[in-house]
Amino acid sequence: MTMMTMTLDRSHAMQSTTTVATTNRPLRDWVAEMETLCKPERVHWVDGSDLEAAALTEEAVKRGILIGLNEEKLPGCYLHRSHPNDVARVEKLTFICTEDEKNAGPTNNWMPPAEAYKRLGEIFDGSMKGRTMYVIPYIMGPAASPFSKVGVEITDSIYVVLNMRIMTRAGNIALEHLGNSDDFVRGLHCTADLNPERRYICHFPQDKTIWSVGSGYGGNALLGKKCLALRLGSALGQREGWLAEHMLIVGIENPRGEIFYVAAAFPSACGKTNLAMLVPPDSMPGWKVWTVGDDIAWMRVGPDGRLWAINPEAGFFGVAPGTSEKSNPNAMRTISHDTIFTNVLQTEDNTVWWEGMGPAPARGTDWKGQPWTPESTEKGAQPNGRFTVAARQCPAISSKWEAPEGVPISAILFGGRRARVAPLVYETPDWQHGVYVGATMASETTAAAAGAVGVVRRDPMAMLPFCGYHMGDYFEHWLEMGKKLSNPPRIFHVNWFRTDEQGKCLWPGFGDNLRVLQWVIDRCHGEGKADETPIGFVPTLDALNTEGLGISDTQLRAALAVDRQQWHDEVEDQGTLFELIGERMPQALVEEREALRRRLS
Ligand code: GTP
Ligand code: SPV
Ligand code: MN
Repeated sequence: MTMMTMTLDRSHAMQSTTTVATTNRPLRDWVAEMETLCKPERVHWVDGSDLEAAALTEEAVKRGILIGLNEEKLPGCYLHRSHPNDVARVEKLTFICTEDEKNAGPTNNWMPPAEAYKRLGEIFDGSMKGRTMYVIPYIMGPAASPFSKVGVEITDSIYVVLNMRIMTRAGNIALEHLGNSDDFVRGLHCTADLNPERRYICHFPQDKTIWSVGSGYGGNALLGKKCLALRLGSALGQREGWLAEHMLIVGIENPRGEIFYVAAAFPSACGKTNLAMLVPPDSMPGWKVWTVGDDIAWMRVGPDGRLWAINPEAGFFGVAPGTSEKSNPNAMRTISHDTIFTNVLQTEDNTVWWEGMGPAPARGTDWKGQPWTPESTEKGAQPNGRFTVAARQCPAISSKWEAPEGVPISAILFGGRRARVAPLVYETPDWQHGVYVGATMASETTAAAAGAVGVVRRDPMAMLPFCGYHMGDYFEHWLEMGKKLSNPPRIFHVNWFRTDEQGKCLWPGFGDNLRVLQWVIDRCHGEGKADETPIGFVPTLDALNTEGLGISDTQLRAALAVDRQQWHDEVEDQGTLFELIGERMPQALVEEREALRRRLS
């Protein structure tokens, strides 16, 4: 080899190992800048092809990042074990980096942008030495939708590349969509040393930039999801007059063949995927449920004065534990092939298992890679173990799930995990009261975020960890949106998790939640019987379809009960949130709270 060709080869390797399919200057300049910072050995522009996925998967298997599963029982499926200290979102290390601290608001961690760029820049400096830097262009939203947004994520993790390919429309399709525009979200991600002390997820709304370092897990690392679609999305939505929400979208078809779309905000691991994929109970023949999205909704006012929603994602990153043939058969079908499983148990015949799936295998390898038997004190699967799978694999996927204009929303549900206080369902009288109910909702914490589990906290609209600006301004934005809707969705609150004295759920949940949705839809049409209570309209005992349900009137009454004393305490407890939001708490919500307090006394 001559000196000349050697030099050429070297410079080629320094620049790129794949062809760059874009002439977009701002994009190429930014990638070059990040390359100078991270100093990778090579750069790989992700094209999104199947050939590329096969090659990356093969490399991941070779390097032990993925384990190939039983090709007969789980074709195209792989298992990933993350570092045991890196299994959930880390809210305390997630920052909104606005110039003015006030604009991040009291519910977000804040860092000045200059400090964040400096602190993370030091960690990113040389962080990809000897490694490949992947450049993933992606679209959030259907390619044909005017509401879609382009992001580009730079990462050193093959696991992230393979997940982003499922969760977004990734590769050349996004470069085509972007053209020569500089309107794209710049995401930089590096797993670095996974040191929890040097783990940061920083958002720079004014620069449309996200920097994430030190975690390879889900919402920390798949930057299109919580970082772009919710935190930056919500801030953008406030400026542009739309809503980015932590909501599932589902179509409910009645036996007459009419379809009504419902959006629902529940906190992490509180039932969105399950409701989005609900299978009707046998005693409700003719009813069908169509999945549009399971985690995020982008919503706008349509020309008809209704609220229209798109699902910006292309896949599901769902909670594995608790998913079974009984609880969510559609999810089980969806994940029967071409799925990445993270932090679940590997069985002896090289399939997967988790708590709540069904009978435990006699032995297996737990999520940490240790031998496991049903006698083990450790869990087989991490409680926040997940599956990543393309939405199109869902047997109940809606024919409208990629509709460019989205679907019109008839009802919005807010809900959470409340062992007490909140009844199974109630309807709010109008948009403003509905916003108050969403703003003050509370739920028990789950394994989806690092920290204590089962602690009741206020989680306004299930957006506490995801609102990218001041929460008070966010409430105001919701009120403003209502004024623009001539035909707004009705707003309800639901709670599948109320328990009896023994801690057992009063309501069977899952497929039977369709009974509640039936009442919700009835109410949207001026039907469905209800009692007026101080908190809103609660179904009468005979208003819910209980055919074939087999729960006693006493139990149903307990599930629907509104206890004045508990609600009095609840309204008092909301004071902490109102004080925290302070002067930016909209007066309309202060008045809603006062009015409820009066109705309760
Ligand atoms: P994220 O992906 O974290 O946003 O979660 P999610 O809101 O999509 O929650 P998911 O549907 O994955 O449910 C989380 C857990 O709640 C699972 O273990 C489910 O089995 C359980 N769950 C879901 N729906 C119900 C229900 O109606 N009743 C009861 N008791 N449990 C439920
Ligand atoms: C959640 O925690 O709400 C999730 C999973 O949907 S993650 O992608 O990790 O945010
Ligand atoms: Mn979620």
